Amino acid sequence: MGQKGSKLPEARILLLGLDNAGKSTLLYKLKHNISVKTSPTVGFNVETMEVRKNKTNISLTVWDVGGQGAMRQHWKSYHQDTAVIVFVVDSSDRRRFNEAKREIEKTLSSDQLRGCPLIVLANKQDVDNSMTASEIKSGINMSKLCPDRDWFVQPCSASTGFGVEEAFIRVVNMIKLSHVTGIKGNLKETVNYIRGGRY
Ligand SMILES: Nc1nc2c(ncn2[C@@H]2O[C@H](COP(=O)(O)OP(=O)(O)O)[C@@H](O)[C@H]2O)c(=O)[nH]1
Ligand SMILES: [Mg+2]
Repeated sequence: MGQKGSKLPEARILLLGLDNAGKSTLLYKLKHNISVKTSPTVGFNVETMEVRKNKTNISLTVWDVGGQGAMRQHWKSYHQDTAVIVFVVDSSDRRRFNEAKREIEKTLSSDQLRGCPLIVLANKQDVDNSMTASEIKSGINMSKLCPDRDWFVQPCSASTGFGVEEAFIRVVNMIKLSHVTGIKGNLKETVNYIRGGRY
C-alpha cells in the first residue's frame, strides 16, 4: 500500500479474453500468488497492486472484464486511459482460437487503444497438446496486426504459475510514462527523474 495520504501514480491494465481463458485465475495468482476456484465473471473484477518502475511506485489497476458474449459489448467502455492491453488466450482450446483472434482484432481497432502495447498470454501451457506461443503468434499474425505498437506473446499457465511473473514484468516494462496518470508536482522534472533511473 502507498504511504498514508499519498495517492500513487496510477496505470490501468486491461485484462481481456474470451470466457474461460483464465483471466480471473491469472489475476488471483498474480495478486495473491494462490490458485483459487473461479466462477465465470459477471461484470468485472478489479484488483490493484503496487509496482516499482524506474524508482517510482505505481499503482496498477487491473480490470478483468467478463468475457462472456453479452459482456463483450461493454469492453469498449473500459478502453480509455489504458496503459497496456493483456489478452489471455486459452491455448488448449483450438476450437475457439478463431473467435479469440477476432476479438483481438476488434479490440485493436478501437481508437482509444491506438498505439497501446499488447501482450498476448498463451495460457494453459500445462495442458497436453495445447498450442505453443509461436503457433499463437503466427495464427494471430501478430507482426502484421501490430505494426504500430509494442507487442509480445508470452506462454504461461495461470494454474501452475509458469510464466506468470515473466508476463507481469513484461507488462510493467511496457507501461509508458505518458500513460501513468497522477504524477504530481512538476511533471517534466518528475519524468526526467524517472527516466534517469532504472527499473
Ligand atoms: N489447466 C489449466 N486450467 C486453467 C488455467 N487457467 C485457468 N484455468 C481453468 O480454466 C477455467 C476458467 O478460468 P477463469 O479464470 O474463470 O477464466 P475467465 O473466464 O477468463 O476469468 C477454470 O476452470 C480454471 O481453473 C491454466 O493455466 N491451466
Ligand atoms: Mg473471470
